[in-house]
Amino acid sequence: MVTRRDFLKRVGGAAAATAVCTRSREVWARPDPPQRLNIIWIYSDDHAENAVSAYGSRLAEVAPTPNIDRIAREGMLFRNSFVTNSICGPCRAVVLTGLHSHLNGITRNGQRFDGEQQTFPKLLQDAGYQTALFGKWHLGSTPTGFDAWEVLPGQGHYYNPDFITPSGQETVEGYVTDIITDKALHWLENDRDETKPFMLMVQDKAPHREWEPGPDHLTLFDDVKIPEPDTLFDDYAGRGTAAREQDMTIAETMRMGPDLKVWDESEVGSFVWNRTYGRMNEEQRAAWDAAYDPKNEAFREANLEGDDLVRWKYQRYLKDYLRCIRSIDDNVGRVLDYLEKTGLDKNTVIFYSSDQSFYLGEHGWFDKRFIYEESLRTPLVVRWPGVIAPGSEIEQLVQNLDCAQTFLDIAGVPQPENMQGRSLAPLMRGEQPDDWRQSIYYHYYEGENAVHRVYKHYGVRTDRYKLVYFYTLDEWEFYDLKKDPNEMQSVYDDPAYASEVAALKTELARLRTHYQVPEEDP
Ligand code: SGN
Ligand code: CA
Repeated sequence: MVTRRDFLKRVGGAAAATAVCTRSREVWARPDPPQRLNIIWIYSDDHAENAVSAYGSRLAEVAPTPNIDRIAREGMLFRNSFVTNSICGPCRAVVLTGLHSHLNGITRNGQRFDGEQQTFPKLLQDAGYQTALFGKWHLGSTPTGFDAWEVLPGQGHYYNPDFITPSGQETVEGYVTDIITDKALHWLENDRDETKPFMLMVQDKAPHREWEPGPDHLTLFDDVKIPEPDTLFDDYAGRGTAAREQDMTIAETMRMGPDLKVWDESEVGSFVWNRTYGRMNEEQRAAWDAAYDPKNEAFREANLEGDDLVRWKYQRYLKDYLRCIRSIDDNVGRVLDYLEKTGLDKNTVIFYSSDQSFYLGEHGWFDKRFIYEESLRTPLVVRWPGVIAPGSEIEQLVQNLDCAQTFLDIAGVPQPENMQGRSLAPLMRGEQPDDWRQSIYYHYYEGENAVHRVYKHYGVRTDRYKLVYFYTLDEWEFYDLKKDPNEMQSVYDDPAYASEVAALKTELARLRTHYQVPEEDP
């Protein structure tokens, strides 16, 4: 006899549970053939929450993302979605393992992921799923736990990208965002085993630095003025050494050639030129030059200096960045259309997220790494037909640490005890767990000797407060996000906050014990 519990387990988790509850006894005795849910994870690189229009920001009107927004509109948007360590490799390792950096072995970029360890794709495979991954990987080792995979070497290329595949390396003509989606759709259409459910990861390179737009969007936003953030000319007076000494400003750090596309002749043939503009074929280069040459000419003639130059750089940076995102959004649309056309949309849970968020001129910066809001956050939207009420928003604090358990839960696969996150599926079903986490732990390990010179730090954030410890500097910062959402003034030494600071210190210590963070950095 099939018990109700066995049955639920067999048909795969929550969606089925909801459906079954409403069925009559008669149907109950003769269930449809088990339909397990498919999962699609679209994961871009450095896509700021402020550049997803569903989140609403100064950019929402000038640079909408209609297809990503469609996932939110037909599904759910997580208002308070955060990372554990705001940098690429570490975020990816957290998603795969459900473990903080110090336990999954990837505290910084450039380390080699131990593919022998437990990951959610492997657990899904063991449970009968087909798994596939296309696009950015950036974890050093060869992917494990995937039935099919084709990944970019390291950061990859925007134009005519190389791919590492199980049968060797190949170069594919075209634009990376389109090609990654082509590969994913090709796998869905031709190569997957239709008798099994699937989990597909579509991992874009874009909109990562050097923000090279695709051939179809080179002149997008040419006639638009991108709104500036209030903090573009931040002088860091209200914060500590780390904010003052970083190397990630639009004013100083951003490079005219590779980043802003105003190359100097001496750079032609350089390493960075070769991996960017230098990779284009004749046709691509002609389109690029036709778009950029007149704009660059006007810029040279204007002879800008000081704040005017920063403003120009900001416009060029943001336009290129948002052009890259337009291609991502187009390609999200292609995936959604494919699901609809094939009917797969009905039993596929689709996520859109980014490895981390990004500074779009806030505090004068680009890049990420800091625990401050713009890089601590990451966009997260999901559509789960029949389960998530369309247009839902979730305020609870969630983290990329929760992904692995969420995927397992959706698939009806048991969640290993040692994973450190929590399944988001109950939130998606509309439940209000009263024991949801009240704080998150963050830890950035690269330090001042790495690119962009951001000092090591760890900290805790609640719905209102943030406490940060820059431990190699022995400096603390504390922010009241309600009163100071842009984090312009640390109130660590303000006696009015003494009890809140003390409470967060206790909470930080509790989290470090709870997550088993070692005293010394691994
Ligand atoms: C490269 C970028 C940096 C970026 C890191 C990490 N420089 O080094 O700006 O912070 O990647 O990015 S670039 O000249 O190569 O563009 S991450 O997303 O992989 O963590
Ligand atoms: Ca990234």
